[in-house]
Amino acid sequence: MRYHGREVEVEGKIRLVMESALSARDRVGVQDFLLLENYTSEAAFIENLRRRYRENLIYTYIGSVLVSVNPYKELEIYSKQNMERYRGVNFYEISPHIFALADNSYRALRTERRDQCILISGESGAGKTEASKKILQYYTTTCPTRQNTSSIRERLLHSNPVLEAFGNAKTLRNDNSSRFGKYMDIQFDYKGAPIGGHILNYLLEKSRVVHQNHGERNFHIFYQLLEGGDEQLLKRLGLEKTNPQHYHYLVKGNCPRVSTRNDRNCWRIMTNALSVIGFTEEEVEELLDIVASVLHLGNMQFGENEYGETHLTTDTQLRYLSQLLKVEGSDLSEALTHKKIVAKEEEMISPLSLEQALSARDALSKAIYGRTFTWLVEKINKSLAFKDEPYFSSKSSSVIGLLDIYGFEVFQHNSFEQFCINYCNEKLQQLFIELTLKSEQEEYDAEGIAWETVEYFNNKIICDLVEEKHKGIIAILDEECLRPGDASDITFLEKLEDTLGGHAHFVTHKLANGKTRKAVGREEFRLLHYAGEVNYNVNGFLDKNNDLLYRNLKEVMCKSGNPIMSQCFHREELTDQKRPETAATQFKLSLAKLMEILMSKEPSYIRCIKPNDAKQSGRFDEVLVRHQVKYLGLMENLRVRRAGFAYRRHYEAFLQRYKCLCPETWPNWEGKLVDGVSTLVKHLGYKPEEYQLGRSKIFIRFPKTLFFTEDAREAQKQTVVITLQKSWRGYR
Ligand code: AOV
Ligand code: MG
Repeated sequence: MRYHGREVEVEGKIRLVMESALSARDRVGVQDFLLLENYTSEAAFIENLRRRYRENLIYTYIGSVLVSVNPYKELEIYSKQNMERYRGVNFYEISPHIFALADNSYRALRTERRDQCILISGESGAGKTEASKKILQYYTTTCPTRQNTSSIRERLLHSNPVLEAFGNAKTLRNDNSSRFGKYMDIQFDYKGAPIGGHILNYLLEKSRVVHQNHGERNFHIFYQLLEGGDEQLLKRLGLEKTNPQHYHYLVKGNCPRVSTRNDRNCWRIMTNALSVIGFTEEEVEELLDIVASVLHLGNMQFGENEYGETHLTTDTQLRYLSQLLKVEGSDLSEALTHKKIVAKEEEMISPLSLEQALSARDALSKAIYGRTFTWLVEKINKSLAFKDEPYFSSKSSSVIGLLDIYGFEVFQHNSFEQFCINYCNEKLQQLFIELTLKSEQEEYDAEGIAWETVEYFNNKIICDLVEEKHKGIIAILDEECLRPGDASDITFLEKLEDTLGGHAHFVTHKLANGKTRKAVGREEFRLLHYAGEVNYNVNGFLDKNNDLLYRNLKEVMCKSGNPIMSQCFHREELTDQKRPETAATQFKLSLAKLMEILMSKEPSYIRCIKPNDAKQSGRFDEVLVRHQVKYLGLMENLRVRRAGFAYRRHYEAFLQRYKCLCPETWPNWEGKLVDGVSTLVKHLGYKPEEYQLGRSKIFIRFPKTLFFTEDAREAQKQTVVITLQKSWRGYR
């Protein structure tokens, strides 16, 4: 075998260096897209991602944005030693990593005392939740500990398996798909030790409790309980071990088991986590009683008599339900088959039809599960709260927020839930645009730097289409929900057509007009999202948005002797005359608040990419990746960074790092910082077109300039070492 090599001088000797080593860069691509020679070429961008992916290098930067491609296999890059390697280093000094980004935010928090947030986006299955877990692990492992707070690390980490058990499920896109949005603040004290945390949760996909599409599952917790619970426990709960098929609510998707998930193991981890977080044995019991109740509710059967009146046909479930929820069996049975209306202080009771009874039952299951989930988050928050000072009141602490929401998703059949999830992704994309593409231009303005504008697609038009007052989709939906009389999902669709007919991003089968290639069904509307086209079927939109529970079912639940249930259902609800906000409006308001929270912090971004639809490692589906690169706006992101200045550093930080390269600035520069930086870069031979000096920062146009400077610093360090070694030898 003939080796291709090149002769180079190393330490005074001629050595043959393998071609393979020389072409390492060709093999693994560049670690920052800013270094791409042909940076406007999408093909070059994708080729770079592909090369790196092939070498298991899943992380690449665009300046300070981290792009991550899901490896779909465990990589040996998250060890404790690796965490240590990334502490206190700059991005370009070491290969890209999520730990580098985490560390960077942490250092900014420490040095600038400014609250940080890390925004993770990407479509369903792209790796957002895994990324957020890695970041949390990084902080809980590497940050200093404060006395008496070591258990807070444990509690922070253990909140994940609990929330995942109750809030994640297998979907067609992801075997562990988050079905709720999560924003978590990690609170640090003035010495940088994690001392507390707080979680905000967003719209859980409750409908999954009673229905799953083909090939999908209900929330993990049900399968974990059946698979992992011991016999005694299951007996008490009246459940059959390891037999999901037995439960109506678990078989809708015809997919009780998933090869990538070990329900029994997860059960063990989850129950241990409950105790770490501080659940008492009684609380765990009460919680599992509720989980089992939902399964029993699902198995309730109803019959109809000759007058069309509905009654329960099975006693077993009712018996268990009254035991587990500690409610009067006859009350519950009555409430599931009758409706109570209070008008002018008079109560009217009327029987439900079979269909109505089934839907009342499902509404109850969803309410019980949804409220229990909210209760869980509150309970975890109590456990994470920093005990010495109430949350948010402490002046001396600062926070890093982690946002992990449900990613953009498109199925064969998309409903209200996908509409909300995808709207949420539009909002996040909007924030990204506001804060990177837009703010980049604003920073140049603020610093007095001249630059050329880059065009990009602003998805604000789609956010407005959904959320605008009076004429947005949510407003129209609410209007139909409030309108008495003949309002239905179809009248909602017609109203949409009337109001939004001319909108460039809205289509129905009547309005198709060549705006789109694929067919739209008669009960569907299509939105042209930033990330792609989605058809939404309007069936169920009104009910899901109303999210109503019959009054007599609420009454029964308010009397529940299960302490968790009595905290979830309040008597005030029964007397409150005001109609609660609809589900979509609540979601819209909570997202608006979230945007405010995020805007008040310094953001970092992780853009996750899904390499294939088969959830397989080693497969890089170019078409799929190109689509994501496009809609995530990564090319624009890169162009904006390149058209302007690749790197910017505060004068002080720049001088501190490179002052050793110039005799005039070493060891200390006494004058104005800007003059020191100016002296330094002139000494280094920077050409005028390579940089600009702003009001507080130096802007460097080309990455290679910074790399050259970094190399010079490295060489300087080497020289110092060699000189020291020589003098040491001389001494001997
Ligand atoms: P998501 O959060 O972005 O989807 P996840 O973070 O749950 O996606 O990732 C999906 C799956 O991909 C995980 O269960 C892992 O098997 C695998 N995976 C992702 N990142 C990594 C990694 N860094 N190393 C190894 N495997 C990984 V959704 O929640 O559906 O939007 O709603
Ligand atoms: Mg997720």
